[in-house]
Amino acid sequence: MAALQSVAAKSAASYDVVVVGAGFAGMYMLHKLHVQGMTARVFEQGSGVGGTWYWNRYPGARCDVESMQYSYSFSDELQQDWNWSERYAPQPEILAYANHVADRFNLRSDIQFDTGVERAEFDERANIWSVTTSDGKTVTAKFVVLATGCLSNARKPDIKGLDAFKGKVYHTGHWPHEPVDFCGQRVAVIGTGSSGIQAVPVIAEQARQLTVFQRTANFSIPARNAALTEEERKWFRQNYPEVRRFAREEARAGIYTEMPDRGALDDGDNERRSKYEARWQRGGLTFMSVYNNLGIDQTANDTDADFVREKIAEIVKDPETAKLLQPNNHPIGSKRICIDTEYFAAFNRPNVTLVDIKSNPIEEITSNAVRAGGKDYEVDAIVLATGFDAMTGSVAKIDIRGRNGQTLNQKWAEGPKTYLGLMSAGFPNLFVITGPGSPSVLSNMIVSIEQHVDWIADCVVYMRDRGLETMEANKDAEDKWVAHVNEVAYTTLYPQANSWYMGANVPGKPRIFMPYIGGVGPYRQICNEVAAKGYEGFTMAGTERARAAS
Ligand code: N01
Repeated sequence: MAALQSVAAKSAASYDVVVVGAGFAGMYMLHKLHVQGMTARVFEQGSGVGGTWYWNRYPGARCDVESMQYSYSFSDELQQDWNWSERYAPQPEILAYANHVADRFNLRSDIQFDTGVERAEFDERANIWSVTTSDGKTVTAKFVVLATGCLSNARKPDIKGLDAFKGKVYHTGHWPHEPVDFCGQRVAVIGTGSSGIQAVPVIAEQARQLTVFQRTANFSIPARNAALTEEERKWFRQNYPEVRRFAREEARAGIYTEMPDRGALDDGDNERRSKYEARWQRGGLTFMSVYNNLGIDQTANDTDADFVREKIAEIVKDPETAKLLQPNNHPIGSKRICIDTEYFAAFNRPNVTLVDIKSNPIEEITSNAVRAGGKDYEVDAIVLATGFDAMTGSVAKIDIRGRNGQTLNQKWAEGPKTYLGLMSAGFPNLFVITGPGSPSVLSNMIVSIEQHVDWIADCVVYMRDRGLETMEANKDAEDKWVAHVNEVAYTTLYPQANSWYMGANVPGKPRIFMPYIGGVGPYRQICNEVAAKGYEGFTMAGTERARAAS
């Protein structure tokens, strides 16, 4: 078998690097490889670049990190030139930016669209990867980089009868490219995470009747979105060196903002309330940055959660609906905080109804209705805002085989195991960008993507310069890192929630806190130190030239 593969590998197109995915991670990886003079092939299952922003075209989709910061920093010309129109760019604008980057840096000719990667197998004799794609072809590469995205495997819930529904069914993470018009329709939205919370107010304006099926109430903070003024853009452009440095090195989540110097209980009630009020009025994700202990101290967290619950009660006129919308089963921030535009106010509209499916679960979907608690809610269309098989889902769809034929799915059966979220022992020369075990989804994704791409690119050059053939995470370094990621997570309140961070949204998925919560600054420092020590914790093996040189 191995011999046959070696023969097949010899006749296949061959690259230094195969990159899986042409979202923000895959595009920047390709650009770096171009700069380094490496040959690369990117496979992308969509028909265009943009990843998340290619697929998530649902009404109201926009980023929850401010655009002046949710943007590449690797090219000063790019960040000086691009004109973000709003504080939080809407999906079409972010997709236009991705396309601009692809053209500006001549990326398209090395990207093969409409092509998924189905299998990647490491040939231990030749030290190369054979990569088989959905068009039935196989190419080989010395390195494979998984730029598959953390939230890219849209999860269709297992609800009885869903396939028999006669109306249209949409998933927010797999939205059609042509406009969807809900005017005059009765629409169901199932799911009230970030996607549902963004979509509801927009769909409510179109639909004749909107029924929102809520299993878990979520904390949501007003976005306070607005057009960016020229002065605001100018400020960022002038201050980018410091804004980007701070986001990379000092901010835990990769976002430039004031850092709290005290805990919530260090202030009296009035002072605390006025600080929460000021952040609420300012809006956005940094609401959780008002104090430094909201993520670790339950009593402190309660003060913040109570504030938001009071706000919900003030906004929503019907007290029963307000009560249902008040989250009460997890600390604020332990699930990804949502950022909304008039979400809670949407429930004051006469055409919007909230159905509590925690106490009255959905029993089935019939040909024309969602049945919950014995009642049929007749609808013309269903919007599934039910989320993703996060962090591992898109990797798991690929049949990845490393040393001794072991699959990555076998190795990760009890939860993902990586060293630094970058590599997994037994899978040489296979990198993951923003993989489990790295800050990834707990940060401004672009900051984390750029850090990983730069680290991987430096590492590949280091190997090329020394004639090294393979690089692999050591099992003991990996075990220690997995234990560290877990240990840090359990110093916080995060594991208390049934969140997708924990894999809790996918039945049967192991409950492991997947991202690294130590903060992007400390994490970057760890990665840099590992590299400075000759890639400590990794084994690099070389050819005769490398051995002779050493
Ligand atoms: O998905 P989610 P999402 N029956 O998993 C419910 C990023 N994002 O797409 O909580 C009924 O958060 C589920 O209920 P429960 C962001 O990082 C960013 O909204 O499991 N309900 C939950 O209410 C975000 O966190 C942006 O009880 C079911 C909802 O569906 C991440 O993507 C915008 C169900 C899923 O919420 C994911 O967000 C959008 C079932 N069988 C997304 N299964 C921005 O940048 C699931 N649910 C703004």
